[in-house]
Formats: sequence, C-alpha cells, structure tokens
Amino acid sequence: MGANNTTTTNTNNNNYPSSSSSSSTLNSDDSKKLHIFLDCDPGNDDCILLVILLQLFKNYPNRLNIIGISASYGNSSVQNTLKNLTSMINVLSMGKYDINIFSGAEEPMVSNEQSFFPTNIHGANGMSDLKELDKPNLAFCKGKITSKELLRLFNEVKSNELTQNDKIIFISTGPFTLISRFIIEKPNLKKLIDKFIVMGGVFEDERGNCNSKMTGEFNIFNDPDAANTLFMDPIMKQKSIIFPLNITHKAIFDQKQMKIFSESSRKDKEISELKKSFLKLIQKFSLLYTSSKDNEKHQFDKGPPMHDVLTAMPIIEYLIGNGNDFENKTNWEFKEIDFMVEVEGNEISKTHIFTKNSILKTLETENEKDNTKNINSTKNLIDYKQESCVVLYNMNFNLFWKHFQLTFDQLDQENYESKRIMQLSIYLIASLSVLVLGGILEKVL
Ligand SMILES: [Ca+2]
Repeated sequence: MGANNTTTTNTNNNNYPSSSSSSSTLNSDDSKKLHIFLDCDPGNDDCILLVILLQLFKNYPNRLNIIGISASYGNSSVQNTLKNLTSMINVLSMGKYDINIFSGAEEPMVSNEQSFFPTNIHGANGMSDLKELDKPNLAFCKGKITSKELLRLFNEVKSNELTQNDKIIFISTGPFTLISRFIIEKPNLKKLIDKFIVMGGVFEDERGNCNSKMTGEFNIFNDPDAANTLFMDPIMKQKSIIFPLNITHKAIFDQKQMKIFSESSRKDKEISELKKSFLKLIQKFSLLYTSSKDNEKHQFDKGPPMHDVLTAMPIIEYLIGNGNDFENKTNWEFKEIDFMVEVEGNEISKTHIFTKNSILKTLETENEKDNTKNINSTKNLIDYKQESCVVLYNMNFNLFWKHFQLTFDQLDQENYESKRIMQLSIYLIASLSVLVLGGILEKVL
C-alpha cells in the first residue's frame, strides 16, 4: 500500500490545487489518508464519479487510497454494471494500479417486486449503450465481495501502525443492499467506517423520481429495508452523509457547462478521443433525461442532474482544504435528521423525518456554537462530529463545477500526451526498422 500518513506531497500537475496551497486552511486532521471503498451501479453518473475519484487517486497518492470498488445491481443488472465498471478501469488505463474490483449485491435484501432497471435514463446496458467506452475486462474482477473480505480489508488499514489513524470512507451510489447486509453479518464493520457517504433519498417537499406518487428516490426505492437498516442504526446514522435529490437536482449539467466541457484545455488543439467519448456519454445521458417520461415532472430541459458525482465533493474538500474566501469554500448547507423510509405501498421509499425543528446549518455556524463549548472546530464535512444523518441541501456549485471541469481537462491532457508518446514510439520503431533493414540490405547487396 505504501502508506505514509504524514506526507502531504502530491504528484499533481496541470493546475490541480495542491493540499498545501496558500488559499487553503488546513487543520490537524489534514495529514490523515483517506481509504475509500466504493459500491456503485454504473450508471452514467457513477461513471463520471469514477473518473473523478480515480483522477484524485492519481493526483494524491499519499492522501488517498482506493481499497476496492464493487458493482451492484441498480441502474442495470450486476452483470452489466460489472462490465461497465471494468470497462471504465480499462479505458482509463488503471489496470496497472491493481485496484480491487468486485461484484456486489445482485438483488434487494427483501424481494421488491416494484424494482426495475431504468433503461429510459441509462440505456439498455446501464451506460447509454456507448460503444467507445464499452471495453470490459473481467480479468480485473476479484470475484464476489463478502462481509468477511471487507472486514479483512478494513482491519488491514486499522491494524497497521502506519495507517491506523487514517480514515475509512464507504461511498455508496447504488442501492444500499451490500453494506446493509454486511453490517448485519459483521457489526464490527460499523466501528471501522469513519464516514458513510451516499447518494440517495428525497426529503420534505422536493419531488422524487420513484414510486407511483413520485415521492421516493431510486436508490432507496430499490431496497428501502437496506436504507432503514443503515440510517436508523445508532452508530451508522452518526457517520452518514446523504446527498438526496434536494441537492443533486441543483447540479445540472447545463449548456454553459457543456460548452466549457467541449473546449480543449490545450487552446490550439482538439479535445482528445477520450474526452470526446465522455462528451458523447454526457450528451446521450442528457438526451435520455430530457426525453424521458420524467422530464415533464422534473423539467430537466436545461440538462441532466449529476447525482452520484456530488459524493466526490467531501473527498475533494478534505484533500484540497476548504478555502478561506467565499469562492473557494464548499459552503455546505445541511440538516441533521433522524428518519425512516416506507418499505411498501404506493409511497414506497418516501422518507419520514422524526427530528423536531431541524434547521439548516453550515460548518461555520456549527463551529461558532462549538467554540463557545470549547470543542475543536472543523473545516470539512469528513471531520464533522455529527449526532444524526447529515442531509445536504445546498453547496457552492461553482466550486463543484470547477473541480469537475478540471478533472476532465487533466484527463484530456494526459490522454493527448500518451497518444503523442505512442505516435512518437511508432515513428521511432519505424525509423529504426528502416535503418536496420537498410543495413541488412547493404550487407546482402
Ligand atoms: Ca448510481
């Protein structure tokens, strides 16, 4: 693993912010490394999240480790999401990093007859049926993940002298079946997870995207029992950071973002083939969203919401530091909520809040309160000591889009560079062949 929990250097180039930049405010926890396990169901928006997490992994090798990634049923069958996951690892040439890839949950904890695959949003294969990004390599897959294996992987981090104070972050951007089953089988997992970051749910008056009354959200709808197992658990609720539709419906990939995305980071050059493929993915996703039956209800005519991608923001904030000025602050607005979800009936997956007088908070307002109690203040969501589920309602979206675009610009440049190196190698081999062949011919003649 090569862990070093005191070093904050990184190999970033292409203007990705450094964790030691002067615009950042660091606290004592900033030297800790994050160890991430991602359970996802790619999924167009899961794919974009993967690009961002893998790019962070490349940029901050001393601060970020990916313990593993599992593919769950959800946007498509587990067979399809696993293919899509290995395709993404393959396309992004991450095979050399030896990331543990697993197949995950295949069906909900309790049979849910209403469950379906949203082919209208994610295409038949779960990834807009896009040929350019469809290059599965199942050799990357280490088989089915078990609770025993996950416990072993987490214990490996927490029992190592060098990494025992680091943080384990479990991210879930599909149905929550896998981790819910695992904490029942191995309750010790709860202690080992520092934060559980998810995309899911819809609260209060925001319109949902599932059930006959549109009062639920898809990830919870797929397995509402799993959601209750996790968010009603007294330990897990103090670790859960939830990105519901209330915030993801504000992350719209609109024409302005599309224009920035379509431009090359190398002013005089075309965008790389890889970036073109992702542009196609987003355009198709956009088309599927805006032409879907949900559009009338959601009015996504400006572009698709980037649901899962937002779960990367607490990680980015932790690695880069929360800026001092308003522009570079994440400015989270959240509530701390106790809730449960309906597990059957025509409002299956609807959330019911128990907390009385839950009010919108920011890290700043919480710090002011804490200061009067002499409790250490925190500059980021991952270090925030919560009492109930943190449910996000708003944030600085300009900062989100800045990181989003920066990631793809970097990918664009790297891809262009690797293609140029490949072309140069082909040219050199061809030149050498001509020389060698020339020499042989000279001898023969
Ligand atoms: Ca997803």
